[in-house]
Amino acid sequence: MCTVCGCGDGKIEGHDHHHPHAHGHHHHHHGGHGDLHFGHGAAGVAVGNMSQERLIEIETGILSENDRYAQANRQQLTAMGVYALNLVSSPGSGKTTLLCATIRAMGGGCAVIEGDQQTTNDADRIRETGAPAIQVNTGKGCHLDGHMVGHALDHLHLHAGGTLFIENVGNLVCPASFDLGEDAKVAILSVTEGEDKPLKYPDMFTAAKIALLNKVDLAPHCDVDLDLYEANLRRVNPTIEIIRVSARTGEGLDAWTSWLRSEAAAKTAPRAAE
Ligand SMILES: Nc1nc2c(ncn2[C@@H]2O[C@H](COP(=O)(O)OP(=O)(O)O)[C@@H](O)[C@H]2O)c(=O)[nH]1
Ligand SMILES: [Mg+2]
Repeated sequence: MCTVCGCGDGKIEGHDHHHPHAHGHHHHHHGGHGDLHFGHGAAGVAVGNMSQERLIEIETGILSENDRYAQANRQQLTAMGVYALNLVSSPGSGKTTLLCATIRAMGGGCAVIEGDQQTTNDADRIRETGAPAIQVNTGKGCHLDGHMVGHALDHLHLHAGGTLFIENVGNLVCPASFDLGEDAKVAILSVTEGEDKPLKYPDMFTAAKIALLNKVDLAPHCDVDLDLYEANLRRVNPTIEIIRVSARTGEGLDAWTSWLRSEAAAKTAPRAAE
């Protein structure tokens, strides 16, 4: 994960993964057809000539620091009775469009934290719905982290008992590892991306509680097998909830907002559900 791209703290020494052969190591296994695999070993990654133990140490350090911020966010949100979702996907799957449609369908009580490397485009789009939004620009960073979200919360007007949406930076890899203090991750996958994406990027879909299969209005124009998308999602995450939606036509939005409302109710009144 982030020990490879170095996005965690920018302090990774010996960062040399572009030259695997320079260090000819046991953790670079060749497949039967000369395919290369760099994900073997306990850390699940290879970075230059660093040991698997050192990689795990770095990753653990980054994530435990993040977790402290995430826990503080979670406590603050829980104290306010705010239900929080972390929206993750590749760029362009329709997160912002879907959020605008969701906010309009929910009719109030929503707030948004927008993560992108640059621009305030998405926060501007959200504000057009009337909901408050804070844009977080990560610069070269490829994910939001708990610390950034904590700062954004200081600037955001949240309604007690409302819903917070955090739109993460478009990236199917690094955001999977970083807890922001949310109640659940929502993976958005659009029908133009290819049915195999859950298999290629399993961590993201394993981390998600629900997947929204977006842009189903385009399905007739693409060679797409919606059942195969669902089968592949369930192969990596057998308990994942899946809803087919179109942010354009509104298809599936009722099912999605019903899920949202019942999850939020279960958080704020957990005893009632027992
Ligand atoms: N046809 C269709 N286009 C969509 C849908 N949802 C989003 N889009 C389009 O996909 C593009 C990217 O959407 P955006 O919301 O910016 O994606 P994000 O990068 O995930 O936030 C835009 O051109 C949207 O109009 C949908 O359900 N159907
Ligand atoms: Mg967006």
